[in-house]
Amino acid sequence: MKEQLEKLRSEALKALAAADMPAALDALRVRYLGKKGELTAILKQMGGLSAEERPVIGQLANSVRAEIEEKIAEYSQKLGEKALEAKLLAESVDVTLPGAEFPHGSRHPMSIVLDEVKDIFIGMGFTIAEGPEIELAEYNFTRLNTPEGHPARDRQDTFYLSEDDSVLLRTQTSPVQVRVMEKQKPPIRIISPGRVYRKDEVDATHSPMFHQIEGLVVDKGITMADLKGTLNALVRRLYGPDAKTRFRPHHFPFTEPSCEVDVQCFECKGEGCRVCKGEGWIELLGAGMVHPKVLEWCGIDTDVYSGFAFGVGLERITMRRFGISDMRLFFENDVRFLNQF
Ligand code: 2U9
Repeated sequence: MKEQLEKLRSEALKALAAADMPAALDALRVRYLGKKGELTAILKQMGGLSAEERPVIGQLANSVRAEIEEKIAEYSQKLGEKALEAKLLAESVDVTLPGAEFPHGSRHPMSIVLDEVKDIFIGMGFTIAEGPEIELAEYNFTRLNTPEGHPARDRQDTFYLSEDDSVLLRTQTSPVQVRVMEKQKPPIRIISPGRVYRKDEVDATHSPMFHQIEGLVVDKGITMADLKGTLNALVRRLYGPDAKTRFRPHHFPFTEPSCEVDVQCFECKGEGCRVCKGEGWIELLGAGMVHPKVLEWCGIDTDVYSGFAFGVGLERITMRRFGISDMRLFFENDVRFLNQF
């Protein structure tokens, strides 16, 4: 039995040393030390030993078991460390390696310009007002001095949502300002950006849904000079300190007097070219002093208060900013276009 035990020890230690994974170690534990293991099998022969031999063999068997168990513990520790190392290595991130490129998208060109315009007006003490896109004709037209029968209310220009034409998709964001004037007493300084809807064919410069930014100032002693000063500040911030403006008389039902504001053509500096169709000037926006009726209908005393308002098409100034000739690009979501911004 002594030889058997020696042989078992050396075999077991050799096999254990060759084990390359915890599972192999367990299998060897069972094979050598298990209930049906080889050591157990040898010890079953203890009965055949003499009384002197039994303690010797017993003691040897125990040392063999202890040595095998000790080796199993040592090797499973080592294998555990090796497995952890391999795991850490496999999971280690070489931070010097360039990161995985996540397509993070980009700001929509109109959002870029809208945020810029918002910053400019917030910088001048304005707040942002928003309101419903589905509006009452009362607010979209009547309260803006555009009475029933006025051509601007024609069905072919406006998306009416009710048989009696009392509900519609707003054609401008002005009803937002009317709603503000109803609730808030002057001084009022707001801009109201948002979607507006007009029955229009879709082409390079027209869409049935587009975006406007309108503005309104109501306070004591507001004059055309405040309107011109404010809009000139906007144009200089948008197009640079040497951008020139031209104010041309115009007519809107909700402002009196009214004007359209042109900016000098950047391309030809006023000489006339393809960009400005030989005009030398490019129409930018419309504006005017708020019509007294519009103020009075909101309970504002026009002996004390006056106001100016303006409206600009967001697609228009964004196309100008980025030299885009077709507004459909804004809505077609072609990533080749959008990724340029
Ligand atoms: C109130 C009173 C008056 C808003 C104004 C314009 C002139 C204007 C156009 C710009 C481009 C429409 O999208 S567009 O074609 N708008 O020219 N808008 S004055 O006047 C108001 C607004 C609110 C209470």
